[in-house]
Amino acid sequence: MPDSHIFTNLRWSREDVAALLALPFPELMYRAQTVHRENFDPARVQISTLLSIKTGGCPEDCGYCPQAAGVETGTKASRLMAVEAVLAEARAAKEKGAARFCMGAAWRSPKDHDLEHVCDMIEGVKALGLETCVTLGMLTAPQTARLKEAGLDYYNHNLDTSPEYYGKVITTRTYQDRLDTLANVRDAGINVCCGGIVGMGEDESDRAGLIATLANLPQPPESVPINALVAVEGTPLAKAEPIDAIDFVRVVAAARITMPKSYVRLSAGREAMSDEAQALCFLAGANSIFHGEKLLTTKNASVNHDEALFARLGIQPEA
Ligand code: SAM
Ligand code: DTB
Ligand code: SF4
Repeated sequence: MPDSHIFTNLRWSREDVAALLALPFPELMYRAQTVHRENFDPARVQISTLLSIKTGGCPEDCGYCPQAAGVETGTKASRLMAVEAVLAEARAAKEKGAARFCMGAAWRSPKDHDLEHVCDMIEGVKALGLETCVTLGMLTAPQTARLKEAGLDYYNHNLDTSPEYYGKVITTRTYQDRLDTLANVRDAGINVCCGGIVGMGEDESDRAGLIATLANLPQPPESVPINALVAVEGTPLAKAEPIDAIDFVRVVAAARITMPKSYVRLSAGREAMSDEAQALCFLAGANSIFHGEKLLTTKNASVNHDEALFARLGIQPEA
């Protein structure tokens, strides 16, 4: 890959990952399941719940995102939520079986006084016995140290796509900016949650480039969200061709094989996915989902539907 010089120790070349994605499907699934069973109980899936703690009005121009200030999507912008309101949502999520509570803010990067409120939220959510995750945009080293001090377990910051396709989707910050934030998070001793989005018009080679970049980070992310684009009317990617379900499963399998010890999250896009496609994702090694009626601003698969799906598949939430 073009920027391979930044990695001292390439674990997976882009060609290796492209070859995985191109395997006959039964072979790919066999390899993914073998790796999955060596590292995880295949009948357990981790449950996370999302909450948008600050919605819309974001100065960035991510082409997929309904929260960018430059697009008219009908998403209502709001200020940072009050700590008590966030804790009420976290309590409800815990009652519905969530193990981790993820809070997202539509910021380019947090202001230090806002970060203090987020730290109060983290402390409160942790006190409820939930794991904490936040996604707040770019972070400096002192900001990651502050989050660590507040007890943050995971920071979500996605690479979104391959280094080559990235500039077609986002122009207001660079791939390197994202890698720098990820390095700050890692250095602070916070677990890294980092993945991407497929179905944005990228090709197979871009998918391979995303997975290879993730797998070659100095330490692979502990959690790897694979999102299928939720195409929102009004965003530049509203008319993107949806990814074929089998191709989506292939990306999940490649993530599983290349990052054997990471949780691979079947993230956005489940609402539009059949039960059968989701079942294949679990077989391919996905072992985490977002549970709850809403993602950040868009609809998620319903709670009742998920309960029925887990029952059909004999899958249990991870304790
Ligand atoms: N503003 C912060 C940032 O971008 O780092 C945090 C929130 S942002 C909404 C978190 C992630 O959600 C993005 O990196 C992107 O991967 C994902 N995302 C946003 N809109 C999406 C969509 N329409 N479909 C799928 N994933 C999406
Ligand atoms: C991630 O990879 N997916 C989540 C979470 N990290 C923050 C966000 C999905 C957002 C989908 C579009 C929306 O609801 O606004
Ligand atoms: Fe802003 Fe994050 Fe949406 Fe990009 S993905 S526009 S940074 S909220």
